[in-house]
Amino acid sequence: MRRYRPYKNKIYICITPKRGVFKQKGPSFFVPAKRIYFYGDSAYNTHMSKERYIAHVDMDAFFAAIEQRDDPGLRGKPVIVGADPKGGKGRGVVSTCSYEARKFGIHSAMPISIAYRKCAHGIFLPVDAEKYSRVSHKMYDILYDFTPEIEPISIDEAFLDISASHHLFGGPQKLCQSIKSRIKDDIGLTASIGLAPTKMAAKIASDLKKPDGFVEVAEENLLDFLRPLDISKLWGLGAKSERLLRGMNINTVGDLAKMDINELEDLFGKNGAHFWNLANGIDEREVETACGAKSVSNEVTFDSDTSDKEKIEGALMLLCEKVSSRLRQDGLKGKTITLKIRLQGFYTFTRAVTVEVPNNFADVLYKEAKRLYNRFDTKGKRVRLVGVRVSNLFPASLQNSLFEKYTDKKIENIHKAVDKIKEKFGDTSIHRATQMEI
Ligand code: TTP
Ligand code: MG
Ligand code: MG
Repeated sequence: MRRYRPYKNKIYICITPKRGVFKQKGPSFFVPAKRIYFYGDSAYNTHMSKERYIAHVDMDAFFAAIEQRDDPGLRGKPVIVGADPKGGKGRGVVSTCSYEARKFGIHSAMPISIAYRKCAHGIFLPVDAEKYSRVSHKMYDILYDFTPEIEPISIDEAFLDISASHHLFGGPQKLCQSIKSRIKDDIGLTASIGLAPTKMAAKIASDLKKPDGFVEVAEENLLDFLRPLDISKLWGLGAKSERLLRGMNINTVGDLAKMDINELEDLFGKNGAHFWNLANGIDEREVETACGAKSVSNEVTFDSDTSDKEKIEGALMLLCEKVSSRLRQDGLKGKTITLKIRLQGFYTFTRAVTVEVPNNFADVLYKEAKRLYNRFDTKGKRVRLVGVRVSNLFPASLQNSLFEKYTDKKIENIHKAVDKIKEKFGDTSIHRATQMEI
């Protein structure tokens, strides 16, 4: 029995991290965009710990699982959700299929005609986008009960930074298990979760034991976890780069990690260092919440490693200007200023200070960044890169009369004026006297 029924003939665009943009019949999926949370002295921040726990949650065979949930007759059967197969002549693609259908070699984005050839007795269903969207909302609702720090990735998956909130749920592992139970009990579906210190590792881990999986990668096992993985698992590595590396007999992440970073930079430019970092477990990317970034940062690599104090301080000033300007554009102020410093040989350090009053003034940022730099002992090594990050963010509109002095208002106006000029005439139009070309 064919259960496909033609759906409204509209094409919408949906974005997934795996395959980029794909066309979808029916209404576009809605991922909750905004929940307002204030960072700062919340329950979460008072429990701040140094370790990072990132969870990647991804529902199993999402569209197909929902159909199986709603029609018990479909359970245990090969269910294919997607375009109308039209007896093998259909022209669309498979959206997804149940794990039973995957045994026949069917997968997302496969032409529906091929799927039909592989499993003509399968149950082909149209995409009921509105229904899936409703379930997605419920999933996000559950996730937000565990942390506000959520980066929605697609209709069925998200990154969660649970570093601060896991204490409230008996630890990171328990928190993940509770998410799985809530999803099962409240929505009647299964999700797979990867828990790791970095986003990349969490994403890979969530995929390893699907369906209904939970894989944890502890900090101390991160490199062992990454080493045997195929290089295709590395985020952002395109097919061309992959071919190039395979030609050099670099097939696993471990092979890549052992390469000389300079050689990688020669091959891939800036991306070379990025790939090397990822392969070595260094992935500083943060979970970017729907209500905005958790931090604003900027960094610069010098043309050649340097010990020139004036040049480094000049670079810091320029970076603080940029960070300050971006904070004001986004309507944010921050309390924590972090200096990142990378020495020759790629040794990377961070030093942070938390000030009492949140602010976004370049002068204040620079004063703190410079102080951190002057206190830092490079042990005679030259500096390769410096960066400035402001985190612990508050909405700039949050006025605190205890802190806000008349002079602050005046400085803010001056900064706004400078931003306006830069907007009009470009970044290089206004420089402080101490700023230098870098
Ligand atoms: P995925 O999470 O990639 O896949 P899935 O949930 O179906 O299966 P898995 O257990 O492997 O995670 O995508 C989520 C939903 O997005 C999927 O159910 C259908 C839709 N989708 C498409 O419509 N087209 C696509 O090409 C992909 C990859 C997904
Ligand atoms: Mg999924
Ligand atoms: Mg997904």
